[in-house]
Amino acid sequence: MAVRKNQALLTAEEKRAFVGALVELKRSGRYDAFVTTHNGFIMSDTDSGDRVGHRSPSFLPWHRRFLIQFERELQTVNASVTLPYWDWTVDRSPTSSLWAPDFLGGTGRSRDGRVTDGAFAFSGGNWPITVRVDGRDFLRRSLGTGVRELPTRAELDSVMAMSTYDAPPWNSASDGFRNHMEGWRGANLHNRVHVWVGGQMATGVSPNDPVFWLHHCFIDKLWAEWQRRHPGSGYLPTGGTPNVVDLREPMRPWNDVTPADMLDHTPHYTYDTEVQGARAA
Ligand code: CU1
Ligand code: CU1
Repeated sequence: MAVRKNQALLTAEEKRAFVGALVELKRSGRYDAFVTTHNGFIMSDTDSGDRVGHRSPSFLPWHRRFLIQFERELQTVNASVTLPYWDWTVDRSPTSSLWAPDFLGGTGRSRDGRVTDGAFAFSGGNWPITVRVDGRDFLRRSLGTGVRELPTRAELDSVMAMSTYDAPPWNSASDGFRNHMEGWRGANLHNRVHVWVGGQMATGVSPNDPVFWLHHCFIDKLWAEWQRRHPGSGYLPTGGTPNVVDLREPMRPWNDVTPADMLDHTPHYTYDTEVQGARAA
């Protein structure tokens, strides 16, 4: 069973394997297909029309499925690789080991935001930005510039305590766990992390930055923790709701996946903090 680990606890060899698999997917063209898909949903998801990936209840199951598919692609390159997660309530500095040259590389230079160290630096030739929203073909970051501070543990805890999954109008104005986690309301959790990283991460082509996967892996882990803490609080809405994906409706772009299919992550992977066999005990 694949176990997803905290990125801060990866060995040097695990970091090398993860980075190597990313670079190989990029070389093959399979990586950029994920960037294209993500940007397509960012462009089409609106508060008043059809919404699947963002500003809607299916934000969490949609990204869970997206990550599973990406993780499977990584595993075709190296079967030992799993997605690591970035707990930004703990590793909250531009000098965290996450941003070291042996892992994701650091912030961009001040002139143009270009990342200049690590495997994803433009000069290395491994990471041209081909799916882009402007003419710049290099990975950009400006850690801690667009917003100074990452969300805190206390801010996260207050959202984890919310017992209702989602609520009308099922968009970025909703009350409830999903919208507070996504960040349109309250302290701004998920969205703020995208802005804190800056560069492509602050746009629809955010998966161009490999940290996208580590950020969303943590969001996914938090959803799993929330589910365990609120066992009586299921996915909403359960049916008959225009423009959003109800519990048993298929989620684009997958014709055969519903939110209900994504509620249990454990057939696909577990997290390092989850006790193995706890369900059977
Ligand atoms: Cu997204
Ligand atoms: Cu995101």
